[in-house]
Amino acid sequence: MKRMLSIIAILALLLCGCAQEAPPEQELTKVGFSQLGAESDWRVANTDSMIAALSEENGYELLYDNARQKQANQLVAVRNFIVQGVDIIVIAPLEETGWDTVLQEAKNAHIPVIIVDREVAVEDTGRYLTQIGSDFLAEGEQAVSWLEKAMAQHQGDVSILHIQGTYGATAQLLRTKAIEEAVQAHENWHFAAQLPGDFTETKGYEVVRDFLAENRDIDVIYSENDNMTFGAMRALDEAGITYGRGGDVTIISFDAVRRALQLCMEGKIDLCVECSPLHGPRVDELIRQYLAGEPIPKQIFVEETIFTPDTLTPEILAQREY
Ligand code: GZL
Ligand code: ZN
Repeated sequence: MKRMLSIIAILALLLCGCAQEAPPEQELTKVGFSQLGAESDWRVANTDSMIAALSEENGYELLYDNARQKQANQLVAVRNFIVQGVDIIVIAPLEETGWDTVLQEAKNAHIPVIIVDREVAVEDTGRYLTQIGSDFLAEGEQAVSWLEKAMAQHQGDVSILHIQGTYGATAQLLRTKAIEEAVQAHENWHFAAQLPGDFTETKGYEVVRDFLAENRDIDVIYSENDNMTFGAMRALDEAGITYGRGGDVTIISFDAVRRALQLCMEGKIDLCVECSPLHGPRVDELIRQYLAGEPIPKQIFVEETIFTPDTLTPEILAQREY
């Protein structure tokens, strides 16, 4: 009897057309992501994280553009996204300046913009929704306080070879600010040189190789990313200069990518400062919050730590995602 009643109920619904149509294919959120390049292990891990999170199964249609280290290419990409009417624009900016006009154009088109990783320096922060990335000044300050302890017993001057990342990038500006303030504050600390390494292994190698051809008197290398550190280590090897635990030169490196952590565990890098590239899930969550009308803070910093040969184990290395 019951079966008969339910068949009648379904027939009645169908006849009056009340039965719901299958909901339309869930609308995909169209996201335009302008990535600055592929200059480092960190950047590759960042791109992988973003593309994995902004996937179709997660409800996105992703338009991805690699600007190959040129801001001009980023501006073209963002304008393309606007013309194509994306729902959200995500930008990993090469450098802080030069964004005012294109962000105003996105605002005029009512397309929210999320800034990821580095920051933009614009007169009106209302031109973007939020910025999520690392507290680069805190990273630098962690490195400095570790160096103060490491150099407490050092006799005489502390000669620091400073390898800088892409000029004008927030990571470069603030990691540099931390060490420059520290050199100011310690009368026996000085820079042997400040070299432009552009966050790449090749450039890191070339500038350190050329420096060492003229001057070998360094106690510390403060390198603003791991790939420049790998290049510097090659130059030190060629010059026959020892480094790391028990070596002549103490090495501090930023990012803590897997290759660097392995070298740190082996005692070849003295300090790895973590800089998380895994922003994909964080940006996915921010987009969901935005679409749900939830309030979003203007700036979000991610938690990060430091590693030394004493704190690293094969188990920790095995768990690392990048
Ligand atoms: C930091 C990021 C930097 C990394 C480099 O968040 O902007 O750019 O430290 C990368 O490895 O090239
Ligand atoms: Zn010295």
